[in-house]
Amino acid sequence: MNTAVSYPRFFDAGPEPMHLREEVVGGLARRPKRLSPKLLYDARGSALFDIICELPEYYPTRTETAILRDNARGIAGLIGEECVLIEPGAGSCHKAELLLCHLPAAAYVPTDICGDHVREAAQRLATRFPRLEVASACADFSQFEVLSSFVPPGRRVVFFPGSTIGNFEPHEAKRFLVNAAGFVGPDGGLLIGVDLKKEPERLDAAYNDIRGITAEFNLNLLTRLNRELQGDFHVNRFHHQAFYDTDKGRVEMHLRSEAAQEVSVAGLRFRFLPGETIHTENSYKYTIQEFHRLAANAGFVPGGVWTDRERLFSVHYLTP
Ligand code: AVI
Repeated sequence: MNTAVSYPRFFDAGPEPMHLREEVVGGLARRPKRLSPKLLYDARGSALFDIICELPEYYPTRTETAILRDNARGIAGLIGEECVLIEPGAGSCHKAELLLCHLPAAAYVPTDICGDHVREAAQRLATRFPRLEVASACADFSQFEVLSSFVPPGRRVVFFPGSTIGNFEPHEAKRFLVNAAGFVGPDGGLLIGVDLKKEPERLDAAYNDIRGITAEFNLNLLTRLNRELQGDFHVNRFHHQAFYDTDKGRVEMHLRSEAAQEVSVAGLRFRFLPGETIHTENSYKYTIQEFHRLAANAGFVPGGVWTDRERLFSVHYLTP
């Protein structure tokens, strides 16, 4: 019998295909039609998102990366003693790599809804930091209870960069923060990236890049439904739409049906009117004060905040 355990350890806690069906059928039956932004991240969607992060119009990634790089020592100093760094939704783990050069971390636990992607990245980090214990998992980023079962013992610090918190509705963002506070416990912390409010033109450009990669990322959701739920979407009969709503303080992303059409997915038929959309993502933007208020409502105390010179993006260290 082969009892060899591969290193780094990997846990598969990904959602069952049944959940995908329920989520999609439920979302397409709603008025207006709505699908969770989590569905954007199959293997192709994750690869497209990595390309988005490099686009000139998409400022969040390079700005946050520069903030982390320029302040890595100060951040590590605030985090203090040895910790276990847990990164939900880690993707390619590039930002954690910047911190791990300075942080007294005993272990690093990246998780992602796209298991293959995070597993490969974990392997790379384990090679680069041979003294660090690395364990990765395919998991939904809000599944803190699942994480508890395989995170190595130690003081917990959650790293949640990229302004992924902005993809939650405000009540979900609060619930995520409450759960994160409970998960890290009184001696832990949360290092989190939050995109800041700014002029609409800059935001509109960031979600409507000239190369059309964000459009491809959005439309890939339909290709995924065709493949995984036996859908018959004609992808070229839908268009990417993204705009900043100043009143709601969020960028909305939609897939717009150009004509009246009927689509079959998961064995059910759904009708689209001309111009009708599937709402696929919200990306909320906060001021520093707004985010502090949200964090305080969830039981966190601000420990430090770093921004860039243009005040495009912010990184916060919070403690329960
Ligand atoms: C992952 N998330 C923070 C990105 C955002 O900016 O809301 C996802 C994205 N959607 C379109 N471009 C990038």
